[in-house]
Amino acid sequence: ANLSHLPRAHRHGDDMPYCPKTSPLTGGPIHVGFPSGLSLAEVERKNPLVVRGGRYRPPDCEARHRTAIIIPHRHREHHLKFLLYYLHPFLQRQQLSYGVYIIHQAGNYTFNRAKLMNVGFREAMREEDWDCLFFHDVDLIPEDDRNMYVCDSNPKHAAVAMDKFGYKLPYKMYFGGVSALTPLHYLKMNGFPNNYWGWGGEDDDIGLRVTLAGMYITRPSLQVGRYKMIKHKLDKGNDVNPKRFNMLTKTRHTWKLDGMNTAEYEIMSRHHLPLYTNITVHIGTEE
Ligand code: UDH
Repeated sequence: ANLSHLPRAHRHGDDMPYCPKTSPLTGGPIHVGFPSGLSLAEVERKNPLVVRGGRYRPPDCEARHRTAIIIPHRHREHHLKFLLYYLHPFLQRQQLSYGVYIIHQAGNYTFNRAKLMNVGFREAMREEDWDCLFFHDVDLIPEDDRNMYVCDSNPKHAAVAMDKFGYKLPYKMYFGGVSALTPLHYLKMNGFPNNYWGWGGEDDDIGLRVTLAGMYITRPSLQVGRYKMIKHKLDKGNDVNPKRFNMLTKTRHTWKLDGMNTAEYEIMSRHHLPLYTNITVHIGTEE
């Protein structure tokens, strides 16, 4: 029966056609500015099809991809607002089924970006069978619609051309900012390290894990993998980690012993807010 005259909620899921392989809604470069006076209420108003928990499905076709965005967070509400302002419409133009997860580190102890990603992976997969996870810094705004938030056959580094590095890859093994892995990739490399407290090193450890697990890094082109970073200073509670270089010399011996298989934490709260799912977590302190 042709039920296409009915609103989607009244239809059976299986009579919707798949979305086209290339979305007709995406363009090219995006002009990224930071409008003053922007509020989350305004972002909500502009994204009426986003439902509780920051979830979305294309209204007229069955998405070909299910992507979870995992964002490590603490005290960056200002950045989060701008990211959501750009990210929601961007993901909708790509006709993805998606969800946005904010992983908020509780307390004031030194920040641990990589461990928060492990929490995000496990907690997002608990909710839904995502086929791709985007690990995404809160201060990076994609500047090109063709930067598809879908996974490749190997782990993908998406933030290849950031304004702060002159729109160039800073070094060949760089894996920071934004990266995309399937659940299989993630588990194959035992997730991310739990023991990088403070700024630096964890992204290189993650890049090394990709190779040590027998995979390789894929990247979009410099034209497509462009990002604008919202300028900021090093945060309180995220001092440069002086041990990072020493730790990186040991990754080949430690990656199987520390990672997703050893991530211990305590969830304090989980809120399905209009524009994202907020998970507040105690991740402990350095040994
Ligand atoms: N983050 C927070 N809160 C913090 C620290 C980090 O939310 O207090 C998250 C956030 O998603 C951020 C990511 O972790 O985008 C990476 O941290 P960062 O932005 O501090 O790292 P980045 O290298 O910037 O992007 C460093 C800016 C200072 C440069 C001086 C260092 N020599």
